[in-house]
Amino acid sequence: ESPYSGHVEHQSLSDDMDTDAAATMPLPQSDERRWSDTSAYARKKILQSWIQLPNGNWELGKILSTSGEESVLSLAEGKVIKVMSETLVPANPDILDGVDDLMQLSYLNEPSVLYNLNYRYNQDMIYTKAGPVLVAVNPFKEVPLYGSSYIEAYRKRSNDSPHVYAIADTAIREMIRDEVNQSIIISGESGAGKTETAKIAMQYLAALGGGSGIEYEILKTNPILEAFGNAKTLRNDNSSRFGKLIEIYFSETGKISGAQVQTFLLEKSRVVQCAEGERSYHIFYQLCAGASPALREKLNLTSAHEYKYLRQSNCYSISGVDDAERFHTVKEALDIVHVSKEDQESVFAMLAAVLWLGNVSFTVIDNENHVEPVADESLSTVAKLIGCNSNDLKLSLSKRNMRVGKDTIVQKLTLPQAIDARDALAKSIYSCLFDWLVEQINKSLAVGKRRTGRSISILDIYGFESFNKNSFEQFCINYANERLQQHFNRHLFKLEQEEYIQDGIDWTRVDFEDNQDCLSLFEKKPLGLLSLLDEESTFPNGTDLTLANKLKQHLLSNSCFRGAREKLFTVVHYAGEVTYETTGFLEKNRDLLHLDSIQLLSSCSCHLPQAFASSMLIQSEKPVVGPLYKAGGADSQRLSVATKFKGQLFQLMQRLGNTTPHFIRCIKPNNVQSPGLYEQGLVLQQLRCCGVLEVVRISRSGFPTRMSHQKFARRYCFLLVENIADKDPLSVSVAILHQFNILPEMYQVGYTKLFFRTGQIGVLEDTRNRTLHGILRVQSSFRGYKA
Ligand code: AD9
Ligand code: MG
Repeated sequence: ESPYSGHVEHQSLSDDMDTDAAATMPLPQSDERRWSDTSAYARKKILQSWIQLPNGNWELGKILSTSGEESVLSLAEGKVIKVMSETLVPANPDILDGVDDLMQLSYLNEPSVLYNLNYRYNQDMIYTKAGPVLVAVNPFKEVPLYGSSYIEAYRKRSNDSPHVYAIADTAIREMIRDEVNQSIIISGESGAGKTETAKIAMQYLAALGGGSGIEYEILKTNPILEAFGNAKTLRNDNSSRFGKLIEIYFSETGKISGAQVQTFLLEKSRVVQCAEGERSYHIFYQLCAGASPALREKLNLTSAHEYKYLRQSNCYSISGVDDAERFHTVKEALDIVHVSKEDQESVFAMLAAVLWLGNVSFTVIDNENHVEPVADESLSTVAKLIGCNSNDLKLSLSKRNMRVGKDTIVQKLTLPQAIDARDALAKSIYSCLFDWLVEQINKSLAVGKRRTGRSISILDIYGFESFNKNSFEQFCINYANERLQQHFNRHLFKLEQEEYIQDGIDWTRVDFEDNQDCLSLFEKKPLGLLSLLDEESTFPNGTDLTLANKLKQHLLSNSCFRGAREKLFTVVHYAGEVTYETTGFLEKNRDLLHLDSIQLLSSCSCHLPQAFASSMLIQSEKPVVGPLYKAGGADSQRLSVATKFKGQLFQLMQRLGNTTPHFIRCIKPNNVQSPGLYEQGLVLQQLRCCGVLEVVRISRSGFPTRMSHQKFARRYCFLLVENIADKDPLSVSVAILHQFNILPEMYQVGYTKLFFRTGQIGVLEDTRNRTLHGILRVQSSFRGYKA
């Protein structure tokens, strides 16, 4: 039920109000309007208001009096303060507390939105609609909102409170009804709950579309991908270090027939280095903790503490997580997606090889500081695990073959170069392993897949990131978010427009914050961030500093770009400014893989390294522009990481472009992963970043309040002076609008509905309440008289 019906008794009403005045004075329609813009009448009418405290938080106050520029408010706990009236932001009447769609708020300002989400959060109502968008606030505890009885309730539509299930249900229905593919696009910052939300959506789809058994396999992809692609970070104990799109196919009868997973930009660097207090990928710890004695012996496995790659961050366990137990879950899941026991063992061998590679050390062999690997247990174990000759491995980590023109020259490596070569090999083995697993999963999920052309895709992708220090990863992630934001904006506008057109009302274009300028800054050729980055990556003498200078030289005139000192540059993103530091950009973008390493892997007797080598060769055969990286020392010609990522993104946007999107914005209420803690500032910053306030703003500039002619007529006809209640709802509605002098620009009359600007319905609602209140008062005094 809409908050406009019933509950009148909750509203405190002021006695001295004049109904006629209410009818003629326009009320504030905009939340951005502060007290100073509010008309004299409206000031008198607003009973409570938000006041910002010195700590930035907003507190609700009852307005006791207003004289001149100042107002006196009473705050909670009886505190009374005097403030400048212009600093006040109008608050909604209590009747609107905790509405399940932010659009229902009469005043759509930031403190009101924050309050509403908080109000619901305190009652474990973590989901709220913001118009077409679902906002999910991470509860950081189990909330009783899931499972078969809830699924059943949403399937039957007997529960209509906002929920991921409701979104998934709508997606299924619209897929069947419109025969259009659907997408559920989940965003939010690290730890906000995207991955959990994606799983909840999958759960619902599996429950409704299940039957063939394939849904069970689909659900089992989660523990596998999380083991290999998630890690403990300072922000989230189970942080996804890759982006994921899972497309679930349905048959004509609405049953799941298969699925396909696509992953984006795995954070490879984590395999060889991670920050203090964080961990590498879960699977390494799981393997070390959970492998059987036989497997340990086969892989020459020791404890996690013995491996340099795992030791460097000084963190081995996650509270509440049993890695050994998880290892068994992963093995079971691998069984279910048809990865054979033999292949599983090869996978574990690759993991052990990566760990042992990290322990390979080097010794100086000449007076020019050239090094070679120490022939110890680490080196021999790696060789054994990947199935190569120990000496070949040693050579590939101490020399580099370079092609110069038609000749090949051999370069000996110094210690930093040798460490680079070793780490590069470890990273490529791991990322190839990850890709290989995704491929196996896809083969398994494709079994029995009859492509009917109908599908629902779920996108769980890293949200906008802005840290104290932002590097290449944030650069790519934020670029992806710009693309998604554009998709989001354009879709919402289309939606608005369609509804107006459908109902035959005047549509005057509403301006919205388009982020095309920022996207162009990234994508323009040849003078955009990505092109310039690629160009600099091909220069042998390019350094992080020359890159920064080049960007500044060409982009300073762009309004979304700011130069800063030395290696820093700033991009004005839709979600805020981010300053990036170019350190490591070129290296990460080039992502060199030496031909020697590919040759080494292809010479291995084990089938996984061979497969990895061929997939790397296939990648390197892609056409590249310019004399890529040759002179830099590596031989493998590959697409740069940024270019490859851009290609993936374009492909993704194309796929999403053909779907009906459903957006879920996850919000992290605190930085300490604790239940019950709601930090206003943090939530506000995310609401701004993920565009929730923007949606609200978009709708506000249109006609967000909609009511059918019938409902409107029924609700307000008793206020009419002239008795025309027997007329048709449209005539009654128009008569009401006229009687109350609602300004023509404040509403539109559609074929079936009336459309109002924000706050407009409040005028009528107030009058209605006061009139009812008056009637009640008359009745009660009448009763008193009789008594
Ligand atoms: V990251 O960008 O991958 O670092 P996510 O994916 O946004 O991040 P994730 O889904 O992993 O966050 O959620 C973080 C933690 O919040 C989970 O491990 C849960 O402990 C907790 N969480 C999130 N959503 C829910 C929920 N609906 N119910 C209970 C939740 N706990
Ligand atoms: Mg995640």
